[in-house]
Amino acid sequence: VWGRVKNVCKQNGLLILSVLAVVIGCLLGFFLRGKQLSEQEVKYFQFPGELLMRMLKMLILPLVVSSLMSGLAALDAKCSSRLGIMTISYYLWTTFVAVVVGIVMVYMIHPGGAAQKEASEEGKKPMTSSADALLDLIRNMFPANLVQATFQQVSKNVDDDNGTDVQNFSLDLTPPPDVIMKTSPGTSEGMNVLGIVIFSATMGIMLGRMGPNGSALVNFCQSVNEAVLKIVAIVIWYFPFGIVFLVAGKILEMDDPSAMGKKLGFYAITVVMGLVLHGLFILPAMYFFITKKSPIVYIRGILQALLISLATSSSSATLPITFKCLLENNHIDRRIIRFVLPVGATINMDGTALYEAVAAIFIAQVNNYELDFGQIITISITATAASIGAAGIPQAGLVTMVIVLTSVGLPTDDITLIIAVDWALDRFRTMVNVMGDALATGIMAHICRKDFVKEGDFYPLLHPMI
Ligand code: DAS
Repeated sequence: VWGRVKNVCKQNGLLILSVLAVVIGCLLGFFLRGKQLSEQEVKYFQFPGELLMRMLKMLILPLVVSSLMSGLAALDAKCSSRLGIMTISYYLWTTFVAVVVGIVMVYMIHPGGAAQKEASEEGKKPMTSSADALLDLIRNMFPANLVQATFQQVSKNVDDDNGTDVQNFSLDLTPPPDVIMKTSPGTSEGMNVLGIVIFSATMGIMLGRMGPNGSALVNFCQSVNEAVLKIVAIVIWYFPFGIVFLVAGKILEMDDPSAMGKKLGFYAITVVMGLVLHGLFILPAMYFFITKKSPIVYIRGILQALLISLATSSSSATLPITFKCLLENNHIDRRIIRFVLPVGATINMDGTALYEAVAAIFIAQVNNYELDFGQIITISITATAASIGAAGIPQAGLVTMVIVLTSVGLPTDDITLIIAVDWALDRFRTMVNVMGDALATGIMAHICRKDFVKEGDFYPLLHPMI
């Protein structure tokens, strides 16, 4: 027995340590809440957790750019277009299913009934139009200045023609409790990830068509990709320690749980039930029916990534770990991962889409606002668009919800009703986002298996320069 225990620990040591870290973090957080720490003491306490987040975010840019450029350059035109079309179609399909699940759950449980406002409280007029936010989402797909998109906060898009400031929103991604954030959908911690993904994917496709002339840059990207994964293999051992302080630090900050009371209890239950139904049943079922393989074995391979997503509530920050799990545990072809995963972490957020639909209808119920069928369809479409625009960072879904609320004339201020529980629900929807991206990678590897010979064999289908 001792031998088996030793073997399990050796194989799953990091996973076991991370699970223990989450548990210890929760216990420590609730224990210290009773100690009334000063603001300064809380900041010092949160420092190790902040380091963990910075280590992960440091790797996002090199991983996304090198994966997409080298991944797409390695595919010939037929493969890359087929893989691209299949991937984007699958992502849109699962996101739409998630929205439908959310709508069904929120009408079945009707959480808004328990939190209805007195008739006298008028919902305030929308603070911004959803058209602005949608235009911003499209605008960020084409970063006017790559340096600004990569290294500086996206604060203004200056209209080059006459130099006037195109209406854009300053990027302050730490949503203060009482102000609804206006931000550029698709951006993440000052980085316009959506723009960088689109630029890198386009560059990768073009490099693939350049033949030997592009091989120097493709080889460089491949080396960067390998080096990033080696860095991940080192920093990953800091995670258990960082997770303790990350989780405990968040618990120290959260509002008084009793303040949420019955008002938000049913709302939280609706969101969690929808996420569990979609993330643990519908997505794995899709994986099984398409690949005819066990989703349980596949999910077992990405448990470490799911845990990191729970601890960090950032699918972008979890990206390096998801990449490593799919490559080393699930043995997915690297060329598939390099394309499907970064695109998914940026535009495929099933958990967020489900959440935005539930939150919008919950706010309508709270305001005694009867939505008609057309408005439900509008919410479905804008929740999908908002999830595409949401960055893979903590509480991004709360921010892009402005698009959904204004599309049906709901008061954006009412987002403050759900902020108290958002930090917790964000972790679960981030897990579903990461689950969706990882399962999609396995499905694409199965669907496109005929286009790819197994990694490690000679690549007859690959571009001759690889
Ligand atoms: N936290 C976001 C993510 O990283 C999801 C969200 O905010 O909805 O995927």
